[in-house]
Amino acid sequence: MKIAIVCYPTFGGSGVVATELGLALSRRGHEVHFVTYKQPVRLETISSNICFHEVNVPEYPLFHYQPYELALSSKLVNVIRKYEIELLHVHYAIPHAYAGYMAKKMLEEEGIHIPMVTTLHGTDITLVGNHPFYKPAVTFSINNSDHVTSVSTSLKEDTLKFFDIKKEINVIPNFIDVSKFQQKKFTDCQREMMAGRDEKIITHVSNFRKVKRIDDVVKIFNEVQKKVSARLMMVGEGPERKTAEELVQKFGIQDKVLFLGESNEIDKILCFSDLFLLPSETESFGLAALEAMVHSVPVISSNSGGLPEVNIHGVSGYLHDVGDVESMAQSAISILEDNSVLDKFKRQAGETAGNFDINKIVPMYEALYDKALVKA
Ligand code: GMT
Repeated sequence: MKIAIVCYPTFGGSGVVATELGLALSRRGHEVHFVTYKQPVRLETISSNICFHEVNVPEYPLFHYQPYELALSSKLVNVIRKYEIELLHVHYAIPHAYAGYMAKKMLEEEGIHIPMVTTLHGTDITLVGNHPFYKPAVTFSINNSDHVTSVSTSLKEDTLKFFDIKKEINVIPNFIDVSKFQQKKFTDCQREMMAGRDEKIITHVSNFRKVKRIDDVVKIFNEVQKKVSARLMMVGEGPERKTAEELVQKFGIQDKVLFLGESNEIDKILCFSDLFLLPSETESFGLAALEAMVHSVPVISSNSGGLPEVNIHGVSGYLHDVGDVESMAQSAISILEDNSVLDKFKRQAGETAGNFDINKIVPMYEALYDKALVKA
C-alpha cells in the first residue's frame, strides 16, 4: 500500500508514534511518504520505500501568520498525485485533518478519491481543540475523516464528551517495539557516570509544559531523597524548566538533580533508571511511561486520562490523584527502599509493556487501512 503520513516532526509523542508507525509499515512492505515541515526526529533513514517531503511555508510580509495549512494541503495534493498515494493518515485533527480534508476535496475535482484516517493524540482534543475558537474546526475535521482512531479509551470518551461527533472512533493504543529493547545491548549504559553505587536513579522525560506538572516531579523527588539516596534526571526542554530549576535551588538539592535538555538518547538514560515519574495533569496515553516500562523501569504517575490504561496500579508502578505529591513520594519510597520490591516492579513493568508490542498494534492500523480502501 502507498501511504502518506502527516505528523508533527518534533520530540512530542504524536510525532514519535507517527514516525515509528511509518517505519514499521515500511518494514512490512508498504511505501510510506512523510509529509511535514521538518524531517521527523526519529526518522533517521530514508530508503526506497520511505520518503520525506518537506512542506515549505514561504515568508510573506503581508501575512501576519504564515498559512501552514494551505502549504500542507497543496503539498499533499502534489505528493498524492505524483506518487499515486492510496491512503492518507494524519496525526492530529487540527491542523492536519483540516488540511487533509482540503487536499481530498481538491483531488476529487480531478477524479482522485483518497481515504483519510485521522488519529487523535490528546493535545488536539483535551487542550487545544476544546478551546472555543477551534471547536468547530476540530468537530468538522473529525466528522469528515473517513476513519478516526484514538490512542486510548479515555481519549475516545473525552472526544465524545467535548465534541458533537458522528463518526465511530476506533481505539488503537500506542505501541513499542519490545524486541528492539530485548536485543539491544547498551554498552554505554554508564550508570556509574550518573550516580554512586548506592544511589537510585529517578527519571522524568517530557516537554516541560505546564500540563506535565514538573514542579510536582521536583517535590516528589525532594521527599524521596530524604529517605532514599537518589538522583533525579530531568530530560527535556520547555517553558516550565526555569520554575523547576528555581524549586531545586529552593530545596537545596542542586547536587542531586541534573537537567539534561532534549535528548535523542532517551534509551541510554532509561537503561540505568530505577523509577520514572509522570505526575501530569492529564495524558491521553503517556507514551513516555510506556518507553520507561519497556526498559523495565516502574512508573509513578497520576491517574488521569489514559494513564491507568498503560501504567497498572500495584503492577508496573503506582497511580495517584493529580497533585497528590505525598502519596506519589510514599509509593516511590516503598519501591526504592527495598531492592527485592524494586526488582519485582522492574520485572512487572517490563511485562506490562509487552501488552503494547508493535506486532500486536500495527496490524490493527493495517486492518483499518484495508477497510478504508474497500470503501473508497
Ligand atoms: O504531551 C506531549 O508530550 C506531546 C503530545 C503530542 O501531541 O505529541 O502527546 C500526546 O500524544 C502522545 C502520543 O499519543 C501521548 O502519549 C500523550 O499522552 C499526549 N499528551 C497529552 O495528552 C497531554
